[in-house]
Amino acid sequence: MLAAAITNVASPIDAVGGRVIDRTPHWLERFAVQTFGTNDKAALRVGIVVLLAIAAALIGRAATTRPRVGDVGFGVVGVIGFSVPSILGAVVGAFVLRRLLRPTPIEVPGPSKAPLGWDRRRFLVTGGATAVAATSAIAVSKVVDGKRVDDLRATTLDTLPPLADGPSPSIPAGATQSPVTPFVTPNGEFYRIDTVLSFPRANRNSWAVQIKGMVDTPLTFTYDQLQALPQVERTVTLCCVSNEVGDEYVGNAVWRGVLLADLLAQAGVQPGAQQVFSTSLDGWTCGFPVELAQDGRDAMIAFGMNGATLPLEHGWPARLVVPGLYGYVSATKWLSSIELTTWDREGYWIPRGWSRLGPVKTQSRIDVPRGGSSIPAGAQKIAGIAFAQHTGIAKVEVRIDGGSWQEARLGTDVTDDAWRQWVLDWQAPAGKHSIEVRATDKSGYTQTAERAPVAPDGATGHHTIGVTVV
Ligand SMILES: Nc1nc2c(c(=O)[nH]1)N[C@H]1C(S)=C(S)[C@@H](COP(=O)(O)O)O[C@H]1N2
Ligand SMILES: [Mo]
Repeated sequence: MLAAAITNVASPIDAVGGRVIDRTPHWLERFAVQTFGTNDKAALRVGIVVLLAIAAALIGRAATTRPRVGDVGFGVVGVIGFSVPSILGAVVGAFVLRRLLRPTPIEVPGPSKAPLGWDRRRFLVTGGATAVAATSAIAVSKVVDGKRVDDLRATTLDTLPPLADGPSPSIPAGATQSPVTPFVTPNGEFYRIDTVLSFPRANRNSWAVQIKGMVDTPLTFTYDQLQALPQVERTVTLCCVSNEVGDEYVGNAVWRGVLLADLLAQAGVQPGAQQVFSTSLDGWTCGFPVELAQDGRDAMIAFGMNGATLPLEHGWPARLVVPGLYGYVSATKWLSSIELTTWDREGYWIPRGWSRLGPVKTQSRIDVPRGGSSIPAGAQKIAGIAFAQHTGIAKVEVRIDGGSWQEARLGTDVTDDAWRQWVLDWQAPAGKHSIEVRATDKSGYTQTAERAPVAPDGATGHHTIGVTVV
């Protein structure tokens, strides 16, 4: 880990973890996400350390009688790590184990149960020194790595240049109807979903995004060149296809960036191009139909989020945002290239059991009251959000205890690309109640009550909660 931190590469645990993530079968990935949620990465790291500890114990035990097993065992672990730091770690490990187990000719004063040549004192001293050295090395690697991420984060704190058309209009107060959910999700509260264990280490000065493939003129933009292009600010709700009905993997932000349609027009998309296929600095990929980049929607390369430079967690230096599509087919963070190509190319999640096309399904969620909570009888507000990005929300209805559907009051319609908040006044009678919500979008479609799982293309069903009124 120390060698990895000093040479600025992923630690062996993260390197192995990354390959585990990429190779995890679909059912195990779903299980991990369902069990650990967004702590799945921490769980993976713990799992790797536990497996390593078990392997080390077995290797050490076997090496007491056959020292060769120690060398081979460490060799295998080093090779699995598949990096110079992990091989270095394996060499150090094998060397220490040899030292620990080396027999010393010693005087045995009387009958002893210890194996002949076993020097307990030396074992304890060497073992203790190794433990101290290893712990310190890990601590130093954490400091070095933390410093590097801090430095990277510091570069993301540049202020955004002023917009040519002046500041964008502020969000009307009427957009917010839910007492607990802000209309614009603050950056620090915005959900985060990705496959990386450590942030791609982009350099502000050498980073550039390429537009290539089936275009007349391939283009490359550095960070400064991108920021010098005409910019827009758009309020767009982003949602993960893994969002279960009523779940939290959805957020709304004001994105600042450059319209993709302008860049594609400049590059000249060739006939036959079917897919806008993007790749991130960490090698993650996704793609969506070319038509959606040219049908007038505000697909963009974003480098700002809610008035600040795009945070590292959300894709600094730049990412894609495409209204109306789930993130897994469109929202590449830490963007590296955009390639115009055919459907022959498959994005990261497609061979892993997810649909090729990922239009967002119309959904609604109850945020107040909280499911399972107790609330006092009398005047109450039922409130939440509804989204149908790039179609827009026309109506939200609530039903209590399976009664008739009652229309909720909708928040100001800011844009069809963002969620809409809603609220319903309720005279809550004492007892246990169920509250159910459904939205109708501007195409006239009303959410189906039929439950569909998140895979392969997004969950359906009505969010329903239970509350106790006392
Ligand atoms: N490089 C990269 N970009 C990515 C992903 C990823 O794993 N790697 N995940 C995507 C998915 S599945 C979603 S839902 C969105 C989430 O964006 P956020 O973390 O900013 O909310 O990012 C998308 N972009
Ligand atoms: Mo996602």
